[in-house]
Amino acid sequence: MNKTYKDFINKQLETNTGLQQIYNLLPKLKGKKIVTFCHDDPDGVTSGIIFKRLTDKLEINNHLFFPYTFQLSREEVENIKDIYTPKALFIIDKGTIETYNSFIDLIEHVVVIDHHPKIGNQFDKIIVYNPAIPKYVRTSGSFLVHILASLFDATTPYDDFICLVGMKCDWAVDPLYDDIPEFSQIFFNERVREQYNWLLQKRINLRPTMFDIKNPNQTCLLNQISELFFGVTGGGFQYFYNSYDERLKYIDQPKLCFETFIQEFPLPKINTVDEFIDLLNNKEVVHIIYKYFLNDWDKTENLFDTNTMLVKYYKGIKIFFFFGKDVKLMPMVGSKKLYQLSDNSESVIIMFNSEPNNSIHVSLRGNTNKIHLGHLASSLAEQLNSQLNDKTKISGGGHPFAAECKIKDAAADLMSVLKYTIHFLEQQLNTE
Ligand SMILES: [Mn+2]
Repeated sequence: MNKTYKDFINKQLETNTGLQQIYNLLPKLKGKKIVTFCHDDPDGVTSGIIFKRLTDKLEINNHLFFPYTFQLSREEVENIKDIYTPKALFIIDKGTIETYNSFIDLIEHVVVIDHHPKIGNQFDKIIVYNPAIPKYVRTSGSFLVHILASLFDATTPYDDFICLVGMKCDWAVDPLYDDIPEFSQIFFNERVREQYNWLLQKRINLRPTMFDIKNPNQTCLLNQISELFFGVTGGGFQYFYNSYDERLKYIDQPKLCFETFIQEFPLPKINTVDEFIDLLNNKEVVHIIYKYFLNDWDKTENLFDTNTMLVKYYKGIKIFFFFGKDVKLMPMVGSKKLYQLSDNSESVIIMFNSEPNNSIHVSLRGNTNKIHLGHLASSLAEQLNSQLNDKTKISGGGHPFAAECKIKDAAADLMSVLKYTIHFLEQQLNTE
């Protein structure tokens, strides 16, 4: 039984070979150059912040990047290799993907820190710390980096806060409903519950955030601040506001978020997200972005009220379709709307967004285990890909209740996308 967070991290170290290897490697990198790629979503950025603060303390020369694609490509590694000639490459919150194994012929040490289910099986040449292998664990990248930093006794209450925001943004905890998975329970009890009590308290007089789906009448400051991180980073969906405002023209949002929060600052008990923004060194630009985020959110909510239709009601399952063009924040607003529309019955919403360059984004959300949306999205992508030579334009997959399919550059038209979506949907409905 782990009694303290220190016991917990030591147990992780004892039982996880990947973590041991990283723990042994880091001190050897003192005075050397390394490069780190993080996911560009709030969890990836908070992971990057905690990791950079750790490597600074260990006197490692760490260059971080937040590219706009999830999977790291060989080309990206080749580019940074020429510029930085790093001793080690760290890939954080960007999947545990077999192709990373081959990066070892470019850089001496390749390290993956991640919590997604693995893709592929060959990881023998690289170091992998992923507690979701072999069995799924609900956690966040930020927490894994926090565990690593804590092994070096290098975390402060500020790192605890940053870690908590990453967890919240990745839906790894929901303190308002006392939903804390076992893996993070000791951390939460020791480092969060009392210290950040003011972030967790129920509030009824604030705007409901994207995290306040079950009950829009209650929220907490953690949800408010986490939503701000989502808005500032672009949420990993590249919701960027460069074209909205001259002042934002050259802003790289994930990088802006990293730069805003890398330096520790005092966190007094505040009452609103605006008071929180006032504490930041980049408060003007953060405020502008947040304002555009809120504005887009309201616009999209209104669109869902007019553009969502019930297309089938079958064996007690409601199927909704939503159609939009250049709609921002569609998956998040859709999750919220599904909760309202379902009215406690089993439901699925499939959202179709027509995007620039004749790209199509299909986003699927549901609350029934009778339709596996991850399978639907991957079947859809596979079917559409089967007619193409270039298989990089269409990708799809996800979890039972949430999935995405992206069709880039007119690789398929909306008619085919609709046809096969309906085909695979009916297949699942009928075999149930
Ligand atoms: Mn993550």
